[in-house]
Amino acid sequence: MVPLYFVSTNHNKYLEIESILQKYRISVVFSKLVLTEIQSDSIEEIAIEKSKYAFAEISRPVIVEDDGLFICQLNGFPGQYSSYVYKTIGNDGILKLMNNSKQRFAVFKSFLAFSDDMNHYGFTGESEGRIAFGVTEGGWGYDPIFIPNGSDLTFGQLQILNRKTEFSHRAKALKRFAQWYNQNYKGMSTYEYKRDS
Ligand code: ITT
Repeated sequence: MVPLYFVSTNHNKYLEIESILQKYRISVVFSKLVLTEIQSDSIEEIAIEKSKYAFAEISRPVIVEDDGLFICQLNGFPGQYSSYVYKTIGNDGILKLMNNSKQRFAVFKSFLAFSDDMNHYGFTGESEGRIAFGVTEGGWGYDPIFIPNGSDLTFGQLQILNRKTEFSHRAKALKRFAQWYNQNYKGMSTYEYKRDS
C-alpha cells in the first residue's frame, strides 16, 4: 500500500493527525518540509496550493493542513497570520491585545488539503469557543488560551487529559477526510498500485 504523507514543519500536528487517523485505519508518514505558502486571505486557497507543492516534492498522495485562530474581538486576527503571530507576540501578546475584554468569542479553523497526481480536495473543520483570561498549562501553540464550547478547559488542559480531539477543529476536518479517503480514494492514477476497496 502506498502510504499517505503528511507534510508540515509542525511535529505536534503530525502526532495529533497520526493518532486521529489511526482510528480510521489510515496510516500516515511525516515529512518535515518547508513549503512555499502563497499570500492569500483564504486559508483554503493557501492549503490547496501548499498540497500541490507538497505533491510536486514527494510524488506521493499527500495531505497538508492550514489552521487559523479567528478572534471576534480582534476582527478575525490573527486568522491566516496565526503562525507568524504565534512566533512573534505569542499567547501573552494575544491576551494583551484582548485587554481583558468580555467579548472573547473565537473560532479555530482547520483546512486540510489532499493532493495526488490527479485529485485536489479540501476538508474543513471548525471549533468554536472563547479566549481564556490567562495562559494555562498543556498543549502547544494556542492550546493554552483557547477554550472550546462545551468545555471549561482550554485545549491545553484537554490535551493533558487526552480529550482535545473530542473538540478539535483538526479532528473534525480529519473525520471528513477519512470518510472520503476510505470510501472513494482509489490510489494514484500513475501508480500500478490500487487500493483494495
Ligand atoms: P505548517 O508547516 O503545517 O504550516 P504551522 O505550525 O505553521 O505548520 P499553521 O500555519 O497551520 O501551522 O498554524 C497556524 C498557527 O496555529 C501555528 O502557530 C500553530 O502552532 C497554531 N495551531 C494550529 N493548530 C493548533 C492547535 O490544534 N492547537 C494550538 N495551536 C494550533
